[in-house]
Amino acid sequence: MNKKGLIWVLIIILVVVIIFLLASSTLEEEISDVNVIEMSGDELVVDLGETDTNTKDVKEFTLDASNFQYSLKEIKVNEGDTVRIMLNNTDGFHDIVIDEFAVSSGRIQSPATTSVEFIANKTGTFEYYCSVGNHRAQGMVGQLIVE
Ligand SMILES: [Cu+2]
Repeated sequence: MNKKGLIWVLIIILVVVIIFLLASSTLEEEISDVNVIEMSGDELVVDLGETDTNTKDVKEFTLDASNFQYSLKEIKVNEGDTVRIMLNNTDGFHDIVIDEFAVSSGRIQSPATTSVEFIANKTGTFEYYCSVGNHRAQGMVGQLIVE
C-alpha cells in the first residue's frame, strides 16, 4: 500500500471512531434520562425521567347530586393533587362547598353539571356539603380525605 492509501485508511478509521463516539454519547444521554430502575419481585420497574416533570396529578370525581344526597360519601386524594369534582345535578337545586379550600361551585338547578377544581394542599379530613337550605342537615355531605 502506498503512503497516500495509508493516509486515506487512517482518515476513514478516524471518521468511524468519531461517529462511534458521538453515537455512544447520545446513548448515554438517553440512558441518563431513566432515573430509577428497580427490581420488585419478578417485575422490572422503570421510571422514565419525563414522568418527574409531570407533577400535576389531576384526580377527577363525578359527584351526582339529588334530593337529598351525593353519590359519593367519600373522596380520597393525596396531598398536592389537583382535585376536580364534576357536580352532576340530577334532581333539585344544589351546589358543593368545601370551606377549608374555599371551594364553592355555585348553585345549579337540575338537570345541570358544573365543576370545581382546587389543589389539596393540606392533609386531613374535610367536609364537603350542599349549602342550599337545610340540605346539609338532610344528608348532602361527604368527606374529603387528603393523605
Ligand atoms: Cu342540595
